[in-house]
Amino acid sequence: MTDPPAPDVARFLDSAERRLKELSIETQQADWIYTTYITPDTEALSAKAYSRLITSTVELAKQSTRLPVENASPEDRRKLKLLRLSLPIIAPSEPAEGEELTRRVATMQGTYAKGRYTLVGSNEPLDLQGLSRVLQESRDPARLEDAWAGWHHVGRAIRPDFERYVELANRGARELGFADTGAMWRSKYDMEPDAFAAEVDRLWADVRPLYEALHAYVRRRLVEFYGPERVDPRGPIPAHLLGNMWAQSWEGIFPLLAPPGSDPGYDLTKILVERGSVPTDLVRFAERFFVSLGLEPLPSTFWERSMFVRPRDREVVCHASAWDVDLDHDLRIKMCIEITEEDFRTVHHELGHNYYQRAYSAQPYLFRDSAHDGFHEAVGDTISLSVTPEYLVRVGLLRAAPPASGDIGLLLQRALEKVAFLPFGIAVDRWRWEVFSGAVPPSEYNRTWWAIRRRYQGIAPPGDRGDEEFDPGAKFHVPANTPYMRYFLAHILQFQFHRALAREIDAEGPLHRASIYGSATAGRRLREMLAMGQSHEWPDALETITGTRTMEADGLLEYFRPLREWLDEQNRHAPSGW
Ligand code: X8Z
Ligand code: ZN
Repeated sequence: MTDPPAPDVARFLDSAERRLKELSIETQQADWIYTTYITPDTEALSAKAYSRLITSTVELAKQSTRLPVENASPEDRRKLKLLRLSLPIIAPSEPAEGEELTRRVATMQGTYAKGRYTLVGSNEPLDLQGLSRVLQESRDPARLEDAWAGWHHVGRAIRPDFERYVELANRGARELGFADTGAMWRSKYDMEPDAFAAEVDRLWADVRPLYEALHAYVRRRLVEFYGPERVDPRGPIPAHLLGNMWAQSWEGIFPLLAPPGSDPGYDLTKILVERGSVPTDLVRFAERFFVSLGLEPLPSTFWERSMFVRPRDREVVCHASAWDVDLDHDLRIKMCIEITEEDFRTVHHELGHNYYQRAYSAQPYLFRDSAHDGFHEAVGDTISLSVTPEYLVRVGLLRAAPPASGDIGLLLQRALEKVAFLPFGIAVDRWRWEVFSGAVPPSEYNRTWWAIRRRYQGIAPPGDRGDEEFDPGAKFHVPANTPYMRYFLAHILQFQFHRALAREIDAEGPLHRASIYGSATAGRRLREMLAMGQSHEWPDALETITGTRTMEADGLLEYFRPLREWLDEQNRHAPSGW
């Protein structure tokens, strides 16, 4: 008896891609229904569908190791590599464990989505959006701490599922030959996992001085406002005073920090509210931007099937996301849009995902993703960097562009969003990498979370956080099983993209005043990269749009250079570091 002939690689991939596409569509359909209508039934169905997709992926990945690859084309070899890396978790082959894993992931998401807290002195339970508004608007430290701790309490309920998820996901990742799930996540960047970690460190070292300058300035202003008893002039900044639930972006407290005479000259939130804008108006602005670059308008199904507002009568996952449900132009977003500048920007972010998905939909199934996940997160943000005062004038949102003398205010506002984010973008997965590797056992989860956040961000929680708390669980991507380093990379890449496109069209003036709105040339350049999907290694995609093959912080540093000089001047007598 001889073994049956090994199937040819091309034939194997053809049938694998067909099967996975089918299962992936089913998973997305079930997940869409679950996250827009959370019930025990939709949770179970979505977990089942996901588990089927994982099981088939693992089976195929294992089979693929037995194929004769010597004569396979470079594209097919790349597909085989990507097959093993196509999902953020791998379930153990024991079926009961596989179902348990996806069930626990679904439960964690639901627990997060249903989180509520009633503030002291109130009798109305608030959801995350309500509590976030308090974080942004209140200047009363006790009320801020109440809202902060109230939301973080949600993490506790997530902990048991999370601990088991780590165990099961690691077991699955090991079956596919990875050291652990974190190592699997770090393997998705066309380089060795260790080299990727070093790459992150390199980029962080380049932007860290700018972050420290911003941190020192913000801390000094907060000491002035809240007093040195509340804010240690040389220590980490209390996390509940920075205007955002996770202190990941600080533009919420811009009014508190704006130096005299630096009023940017307009307030986009106010403009949008005063015009009586409705949620879809914000989406139309974003769509028109993409159309101005020569891309197609969104399909009518986008407008019919998306979820733009929080429904009154059921629980949903409000955290914004973008979908291509049938992998054939069934584009949608799911968001609870509020009429604010923040959501105006987030809508651009989400449409960036949709336009990417549409651009690579002509690729074979295994190439239908971004060059690396940081690219996916960077596209809409790149567009958003072109939302300049001149752009707002062109689209009729602003009567006249304010003079450049207000630019320090404008840049400070942008930095509070983008620069403040950088160390947070690293911290979340620095923590998860250590959790997955086993270096941090459950008894040290919370302690290590704060040690890492203190080290990178220079912030500290209000009061003591005991080991029974689970504060990482209060950040969406942890219960949602979504890797986070992508956002750090995206914050570097979007400035690289922006600068390259601005140069390509010979935009005049400083980088922060450049807009690619209406440029077919920039649009072609962008679309060329988007259409590649992940058919090539990411340096090829990066080169297509920027002409360089490495991620570099120079675009970000150039964008913020005028602010950096101003901050250094402001900080001359202020302590820096923590
Ligand atoms: O999760 C998101 C997007 C969806 S992919 C809204 N972001 C990160 C976050 O909210 O924590 C965008 C910026 C960082
Ligand atoms: Zn995103």
